[in-house]
Amino acid sequence: MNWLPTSASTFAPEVDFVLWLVTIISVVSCILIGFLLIYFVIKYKKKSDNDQTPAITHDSFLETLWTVIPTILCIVIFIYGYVYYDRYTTVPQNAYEINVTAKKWIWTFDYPNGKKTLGELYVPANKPIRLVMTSEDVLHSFFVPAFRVKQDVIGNRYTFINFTATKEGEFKVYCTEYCGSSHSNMLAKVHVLPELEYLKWESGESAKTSKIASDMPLDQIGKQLYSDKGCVACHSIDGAAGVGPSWKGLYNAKRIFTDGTSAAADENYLKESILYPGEKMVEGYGPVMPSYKGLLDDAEITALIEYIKTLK
Ligand code: HEC
Ligand SMILES: [Cu+2]
Repeated sequence: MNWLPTSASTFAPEVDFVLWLVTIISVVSCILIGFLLIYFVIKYKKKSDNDQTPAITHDSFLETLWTVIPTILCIVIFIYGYVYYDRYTTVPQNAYEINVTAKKWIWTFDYPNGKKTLGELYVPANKPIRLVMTSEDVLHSFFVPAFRVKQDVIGNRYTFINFTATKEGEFKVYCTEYCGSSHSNMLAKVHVLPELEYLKWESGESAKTSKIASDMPLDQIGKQLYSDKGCVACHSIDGAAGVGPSWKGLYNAKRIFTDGTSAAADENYLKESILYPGEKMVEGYGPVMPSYKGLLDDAEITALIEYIKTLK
């Protein structure tokens, strides 16, 4: 039965076990108590007017039983919870550290060798990973259902997650702390790669993980980047107003800036807007777009511009 998300970390089977344990204990007790309740109501129903309730004051055996059994069950649940929580929060010695920065409404990841990614976290399989997380603005929360890990991400201090991914593939990341109007778009992906492939990716050799290397047309790649890189959080493509201007009909449109100047949104303007959003502020909008300098390479920016051009 697929009631739970894919299980893709060493924690997943443990968390699932405790979840099932608590669920089964609860369901069994609920059925047992419900059944006894109905049974006793029927059995001890007053049958006639001179039907007398016997004057029972207590029953030591039953009272001991219904105190001891639930106590044992609670202790069992506590022990499992404690042991697993301890494992969950103890960082293995050789953990591989990645820095995570949350910001309305994007996730950025910094790797030990200086590499940086946006909206996509790459990790090697079967290696303990430690995420060192912080927020540049409000509270966020980093949640990977497939790994069964979730932790608040807070400004001005660091919080941590550690996990060992056991399955290769692509898993979803959600922000699970309401953080403003585009909270529900604050998504990312974790890519779990075999260790060798990860090392190649980290040293920049691997073409497999780069979307640009695929033989998709540029505007299709741009469309993919639009959601993968988090532009979707602030820019609509259907003309609807958002935190940022809609991209619909943007290409070659006349833009009016807060300083009273204006310009046509040609390729160079679009590129400049992505790299230096603060330079020319579109009238009616706030300075909230992050700079994508160093986060998107030239090929990715070109793909995004090609995509914007298709949104007439
Ligand atoms: C946090 C919200 C936010 C995110 C995320 C964001 N933008 Fe923006 N963007 C804005 C705002 C607000 C403006 C208008 C103010 C300005 O010019 O900086 C803007 C302006 C722009 C413009 C100029 C638009 C115009 O109407 O002239 C372009 C192009 C652009 N963004 C591209 C992108 C791309 C590409 C991404 C994703 C890689 C992205 N933005 C992500 C908020 C955002
Ligand atoms: Cu958030």
